[in-house]
Amino acid sequence: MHRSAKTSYRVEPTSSAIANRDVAGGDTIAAISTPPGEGAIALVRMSGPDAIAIAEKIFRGKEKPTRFNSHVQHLGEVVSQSDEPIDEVLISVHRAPASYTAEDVVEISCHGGTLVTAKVLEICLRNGARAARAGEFTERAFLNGKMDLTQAEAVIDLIRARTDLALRSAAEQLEGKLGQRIRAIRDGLVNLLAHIEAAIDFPEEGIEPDDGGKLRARLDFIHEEISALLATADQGRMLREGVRIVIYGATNAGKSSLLNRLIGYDRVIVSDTHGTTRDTIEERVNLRGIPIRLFDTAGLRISTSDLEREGIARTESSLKQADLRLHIIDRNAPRPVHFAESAMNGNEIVVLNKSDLAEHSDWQGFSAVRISCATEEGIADLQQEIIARIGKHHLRAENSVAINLRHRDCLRRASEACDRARRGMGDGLSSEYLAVDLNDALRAVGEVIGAVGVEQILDSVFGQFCIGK
Ligand SMILES: Nc1nc2c(ncn2[C@@H]2O[C@H](COP(=O)(O)OP(=O)(O)OP(=O)(O)O)[C@@H](O)[C@H]2O)c(=O)[nH]1
Ligand SMILES: [Mg+2]
Repeated sequence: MHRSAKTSYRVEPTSSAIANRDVAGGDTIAAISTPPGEGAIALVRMSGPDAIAIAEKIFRGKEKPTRFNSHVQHLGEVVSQSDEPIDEVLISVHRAPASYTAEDVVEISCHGGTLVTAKVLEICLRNGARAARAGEFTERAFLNGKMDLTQAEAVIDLIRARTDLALRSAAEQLEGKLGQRIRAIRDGLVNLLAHIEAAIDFPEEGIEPDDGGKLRARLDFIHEEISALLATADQGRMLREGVRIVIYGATNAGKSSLLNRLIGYDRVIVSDTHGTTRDTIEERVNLRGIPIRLFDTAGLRISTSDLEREGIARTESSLKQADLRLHIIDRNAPRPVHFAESAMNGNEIVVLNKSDLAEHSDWQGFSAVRISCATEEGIADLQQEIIARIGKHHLRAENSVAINLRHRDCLRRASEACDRARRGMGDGLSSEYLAVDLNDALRAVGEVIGAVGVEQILDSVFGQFCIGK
């Protein structure tokens, strides 16, 4: 349906998102921000308008929390309602807006026992705080304009990062690199819409809108930017979840031996019985900063056992999801039957194992990476080859903007809307129709940074957090 293009492209403020949620100026939340279990210290955090007043009621020390300088720690005791000491603590007040959430925040470092921490939290709750939902501190930071949605998501990525590269990418997103690129795309779209609407709204005022050629060039430029970000989706998945590398091949080729070598300890049973590994086994490893999910699989052979056939079916399904396949072959043995069908393309490395033994004539002159899991010969070369193949996915520190699945969904919709607008321009559609498509694109791009008030996005993003973050 056609809607008026006029004014609808204007940037929607985040306040539409805020309006529906109980945020700043609302209640005060509290949570244990450190992981559950015993530790040297634990952190209980409160955020909201009553945070400092609650601290005043539960803290005994030289000075009162209402008089603390912001961001300075003070030693004292948290006491129960009957004035019994609960724990000796360090407490600090972070006054709005210079805090994580942009609200008044109180942080209490107490001793890290499960019971002690629970009691400190409980006394905060008894004095008027409410238990925070998962991710609610970061959600407040977003709703109060401390960060855009991509930065809030980067907080989760930062917590979950397992390697330097993943950490670096999350840190760059937290700094706002992805947000900047998204804002540049939005600005481009807003500008384009302004030109198109100038033709609709002000012909009599003599505003000369860009001609068709210029408009098309502007739209193509925006579209390229969106495509460039979309191209980082695979990289983003690999950084967040790890690169999926599947080791497969005939039984007894040395797959499990290779997994053990690559992770550095005897994780999987190795034996000279054919068909030892029946299930798909996953281990994580950090290969020069790149997070890897390594899969050992059931060996491929024609089998009469239902159990083994199920294992082989699992091997085949892991192979479908692999970013990189390592086809392991026993070079001492003849070429396996399935080898001819093997897809030796860009995402497969053929590895001839057992180079400490004689090579079967089938393999002579055959180009492959030669290793021995027994002597470790060639393992470093194989690692080098793995890194080189992964490098083709641009998984390098300098390309650290990497979108996640949610961003990909928004950007795909934006890209489709740009395509429609582009076709419309080609077909000479009227400006009003082009404006509808460009507005769709603008809205989809805005969802990436949370500039459009969409309640369900917030729930799905912040629901992934831990309590207290
Ligand atoms: N000489 C020699 N033996 C090896 C080497 N690598 C593995 N083996 C032996 O080959 C046999 C099979 O090794 P595994 O790692 O269990 O082979 P697999 O491919 O996982 O076998 P399945 O799980 O049965 O499919 C074992 O006896 C290993 O000790 C190697 O580099 N040299
Ligand atoms: Mg095995």
